[in-house]
Amino acid sequence: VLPVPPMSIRFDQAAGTLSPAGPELTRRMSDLEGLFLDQNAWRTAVADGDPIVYSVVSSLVPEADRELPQSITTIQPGSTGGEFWMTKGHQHPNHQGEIYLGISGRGGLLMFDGTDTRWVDMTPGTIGYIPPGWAHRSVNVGGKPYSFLAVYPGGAGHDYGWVLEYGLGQRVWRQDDGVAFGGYFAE
Ligand code: M6P
Ligand code: ZN
Repeated sequence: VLPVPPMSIRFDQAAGTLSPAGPELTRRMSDLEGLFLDQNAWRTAVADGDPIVYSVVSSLVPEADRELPQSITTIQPGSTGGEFWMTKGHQHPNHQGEIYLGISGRGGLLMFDGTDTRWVDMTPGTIGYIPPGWAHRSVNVGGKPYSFLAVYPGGAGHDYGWVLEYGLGQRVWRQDDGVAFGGYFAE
């Protein structure tokens, strides 16, 4: 892993880019297999153009122990089977904390420690804190793209299997007048 010098990093909100830039990630509907409750609606959305659900741009700071990498995630507005578009969500294998800062749009931070569920409304300027041991997923509950900055320990890692097995405690449903929460697993 290459060390990086002290530096400033510019975020161009209109372009959605960081400079200098590190790795970028695009997640399409097909990358979210097994995450929406309505599997048929998910399959239909994959067949119907497989849209981009979210993208992640990262700085040059490496994901290595003692480093503090950052990334900006932008979730597109939408819902599948009535469930708002969201990130895959993950647990940190070594139970390390993380912070998010809302940049634009309206979103939320769903957290689950295996027993309790927490929801933090994320608007521009909100800092959401993810304590060690809480799996986390971001959700766009608005009509425009939702962007947030994440800062996390470089050795934190991403355990996606944890979420497939244990879920996130709640699901976030689109309602005419806003947001509704429901149980995670089907009856
Ligand atoms: C944030 C951070 C990243 C994460 C990204 C997308 O930017 O938490 O570490 O990769 O969101 O979330 P996910 O990895 O769950 O798809
Ligand atoms: Zn994380």
